Amino acid sequence: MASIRNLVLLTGAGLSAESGLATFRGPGGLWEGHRVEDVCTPEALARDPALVHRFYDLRRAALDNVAPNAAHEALARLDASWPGELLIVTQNVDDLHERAGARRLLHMHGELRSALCAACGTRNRHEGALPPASPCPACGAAALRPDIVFFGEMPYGMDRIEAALAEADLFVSIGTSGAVYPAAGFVQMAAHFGAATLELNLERSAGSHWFEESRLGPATQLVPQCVDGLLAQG
Ligand code: BV8
Repeated sequence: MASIRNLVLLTGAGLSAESGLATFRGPGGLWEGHRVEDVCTPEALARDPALVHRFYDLRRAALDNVAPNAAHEALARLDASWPGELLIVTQNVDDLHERAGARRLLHMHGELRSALCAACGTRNRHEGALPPASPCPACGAAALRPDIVFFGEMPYGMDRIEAALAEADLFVSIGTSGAVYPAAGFVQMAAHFGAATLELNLERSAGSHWFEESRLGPATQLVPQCVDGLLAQG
């Protein structure tokens, strides 16, 4: 890890698992009996808005009962003291990275504590339940929806992510199954631009073979160790 200046870290549901938030594809990875692919689509929102809004209302409410874990805190510590470029790209829609203190953070799949206006495109901070057809504080249209990137929709921040990957010296993927694109393809992009690649995950993922190194174990053990190693190299 000699000449590492620019870092990109990708996180997934496995990072929040030890905080008590269920993952998507592991045991018990069903939300209210739904597969995420079935409720996380524009078609599902059009077909049954009450179901989709409730699905995200329940997950937003669950945030009040969980806290960042040692992995979130280690990443925030890294963010605060890393002298080079650093970007945490999270697929997670929880707010645990922020609550741990992370700043250089991008939610590529949206955020539970935000509501998107389908009429004017404004993203509004939102707490509590979000009934269908709620009025947008910016334009007044009864068009607020969960600010979640559904399957088939363009993730947020792709230009910024690709620019960071092109400059990265090290790409670290943490707690993700490598099942969803374009996030699952970031490791190949980073390697193409010459970055070292490291995976920290509980088990081998669909993308493990793309990584130079995979360390297997719980994030609350692997992430603080990794952060200590990076900060020690200065
Ligand atoms: C797009 C919303 C294009 C928020 C989500 C065929 C091939 C390739 C791609 C496609 C294809 N067909 C369709 C596509 C595209 C599609 C896709 O990838 N589909 C998959 C299913 C094949 N992707 C899209 O549609 C994306 N958009 O492509 O747009 C486009 C182009 C032009 C114009 C317009 C559009 C949009 C994808 C975003 C969908 N939204 N979520 C929410 O509800 O939460 S995806 C959902 O999956 C979450 O965001 C989640 O973060 C993400 C990935 O899941 P993981 O985070 O990895 O969670 P998972 O449970 O799977 O795994 C957890 C891992 O943690 C496991 O490996 C486990 O071992 C590990 N773990 C568990 N405990 C621990 C641990 N690790 C460490 N410690 C622990 N304690």
